[in-house]
Amino acid sequence: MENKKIILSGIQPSGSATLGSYLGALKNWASLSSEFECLYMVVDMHAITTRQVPAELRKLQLEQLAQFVACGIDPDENTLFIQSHVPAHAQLAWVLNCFTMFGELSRMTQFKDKSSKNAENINAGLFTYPALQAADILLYGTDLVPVGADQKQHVELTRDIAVRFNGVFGDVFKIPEPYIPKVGAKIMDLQTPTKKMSKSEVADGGCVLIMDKPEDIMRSFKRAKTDSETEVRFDQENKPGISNLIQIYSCCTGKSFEEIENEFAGKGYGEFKPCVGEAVVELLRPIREETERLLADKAYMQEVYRKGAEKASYTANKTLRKVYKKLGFIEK
Ligand code: ATP
Ligand code: LTN
Repeated sequence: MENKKIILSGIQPSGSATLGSYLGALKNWASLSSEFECLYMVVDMHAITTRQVPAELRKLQLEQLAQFVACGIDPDENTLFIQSHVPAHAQLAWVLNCFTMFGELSRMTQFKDKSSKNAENINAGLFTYPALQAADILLYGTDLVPVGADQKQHVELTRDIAVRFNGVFGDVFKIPEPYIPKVGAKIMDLQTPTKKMSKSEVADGGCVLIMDKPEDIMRSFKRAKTDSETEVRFDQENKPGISNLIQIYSCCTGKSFEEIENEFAGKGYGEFKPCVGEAVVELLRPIREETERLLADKAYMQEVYRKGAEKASYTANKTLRKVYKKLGFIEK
């Protein structure tokens, strides 16, 4: 137990999880969960950096937590919790804000991206979002952070913040590493295959949700944007749509790109697209059904997040006390 590597990651309940978050993150989280000591959380505090509807936020948090379990992450073996249930995250975030530079935060792609999309609400939380994420990671002595490619920059900033803090106060924080899958790290939107599939932009039909019905998933894949050729061939630059579908099919079936190209040689997109759709339907079906079953059991869900918060708080508070002491805060 003691020597196991510590894995931590988080997902925002700002919308229903997408096929992108499943293939880029959740699928890996589940595969790591039997071997390592894993902490996975629903980051409600990060979600409010963009406006949320309270009733919807409440529902999405439980859905996300249930999905962790439905993906195969055992809540008895791992720590599954809701970020705001462990106040040490907000407390350490404040400290780390004081060790994070304005220039660093200004360079974050997610900030630039989200502030251009939410021009009417570029709040300070959106700007300092990575300091809270650094607190999430550094509170637990995390070794590896399994995320999609879009989060690499935030994990790198976390490392810089930790090194800076350690440089002043000694060896307080473990320096974490991002853990990004080789295939599936950036699943693209099915309608705009040059853009990341994202839960905050589901309107155009290019986004597939874990909880979508099979017929909706099939429709999205049949209508996926592709180029004017017919050959099923991986070519990210010239054929982004078909390359995205090959990537998705590879993640679902475990087949290599080459095997897929051979399987569909001479068959054309018309045959390939529904096969990808079916593979996704079958991959997501058990997760959706199990999520629905778990959500109906409110007492069980409550037990999961309460137990998770209790386990997480123990380590988090220990780290926070150490940080406060180093800073010169007086213990009460
Ligand atoms: P938003 O679009 O609102 O920022 P999101 O769809 O990116 O949200 P998050 O909750 O921010 O979802 O991400 C959860 C995890 O899933 C992160 O590790 C992220 O890197 C990963 N992820 C999200 N979208 C994709 C994608 N399209 N491809 C691969 N990984 C993804
Ligand atoms: N910023 C991440 C979510 C997130 C996270 C974390 C990921 C919050 N805290 C800690 C890894 C570790 C996102 O937008 N997907």
